[in-house]
Amino acid sequence: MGYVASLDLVAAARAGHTRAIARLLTRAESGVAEARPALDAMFAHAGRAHVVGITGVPGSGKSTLVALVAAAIRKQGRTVAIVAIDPSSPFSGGAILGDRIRMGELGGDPGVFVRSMATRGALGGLARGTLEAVDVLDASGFDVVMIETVGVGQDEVDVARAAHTTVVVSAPGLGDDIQAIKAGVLEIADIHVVSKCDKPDANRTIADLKSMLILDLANRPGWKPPVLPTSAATGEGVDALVAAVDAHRAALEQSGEIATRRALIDERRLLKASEELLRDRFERARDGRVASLLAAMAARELSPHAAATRLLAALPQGETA
Ligand SMILES: Nc1nc2c(ncn2[C@@H]2O[C@H](COP(=O)(O)OP(=O)(O)O)[C@@H](O)[C@H]2O)c(=O)[nH]1
Ligand SMILES: [Mg+2]
Repeated sequence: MGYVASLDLVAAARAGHTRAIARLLTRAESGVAEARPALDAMFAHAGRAHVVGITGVPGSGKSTLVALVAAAIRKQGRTVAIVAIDPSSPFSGGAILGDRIRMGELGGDPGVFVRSMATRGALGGLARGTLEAVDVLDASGFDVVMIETVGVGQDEVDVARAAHTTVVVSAPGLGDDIQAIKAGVLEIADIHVVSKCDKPDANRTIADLKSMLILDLANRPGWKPPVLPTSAATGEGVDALVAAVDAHRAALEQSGEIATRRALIDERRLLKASEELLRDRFERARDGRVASLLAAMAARELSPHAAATRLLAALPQGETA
């Protein structure tokens, strides 16, 4: 199917056809200009799904939990899609998550959709096209869209800036400190999960996290992020997590903050897309010009800054997409 058939694809995805959804996700990931019309059409139809980000260090149990949460949401009759961001590392759980769901009770259920996306770097964060992928799944009618990503370094805030509700997963046995605090993700959590609470040292992790949160909570008006213990081994806490995710959404609606979050997501996407367009334009325009500017720099006629100013001034203007 060629790009000409874009609008058929949009209609098919919106009618819930899995192959059409998968093709649109591939387009979202590709970032090629030909993919734009279909993705733009999906954006126009998006905005209904509850977008939930799940982050935490590798091995904290995110993929295991996401599969359980998906099953719990399905039991309630709602549909769920998962975008698992795969940091191309040995810890990546994206493929594992897909396998788990295909082989488990959700295998063959059209009300669940799992897609792994690779990040270019090894540090997690969001892959290119993640938010377009969320649009595709949202416009395809999934009630809940979960984004699983590894929280390492600074990038984990990206997921919070993309989601309505952010869940940060910590686990016992992954080091002495609360990993979320190490990575600086405490503030981005709407809900904290301490996973693997079947393990003996889980209570300490919960206590440590709660004591770290006291200051944060005191300063927060409105929603107070709860700390929820979960266990994949016993199933404990999974329904409570689903309930907390729903309660957070309801609180956002009630306070009107959902509109603020949506506006922040849109603003971030606008600025990111602008950066990408500029970078593309720059990449395409620079090649023929660099040599002469280098010569001027070698002769000390232009400083790097002055040369860069000329290079940018020479960029073609107007529509590039
Ligand atoms: N004991 C115990 N182990 C768990 C639990 N959840 C996950 N694990 C194990 O922890 C490891 C990492 O889990 P995974 O979901 O892949 O973590 P991710 O890297 O955060 O996605 C796996 O070996 C899981 O089987 C749990 O609730 N209890
Ligand atoms: Mg994983």
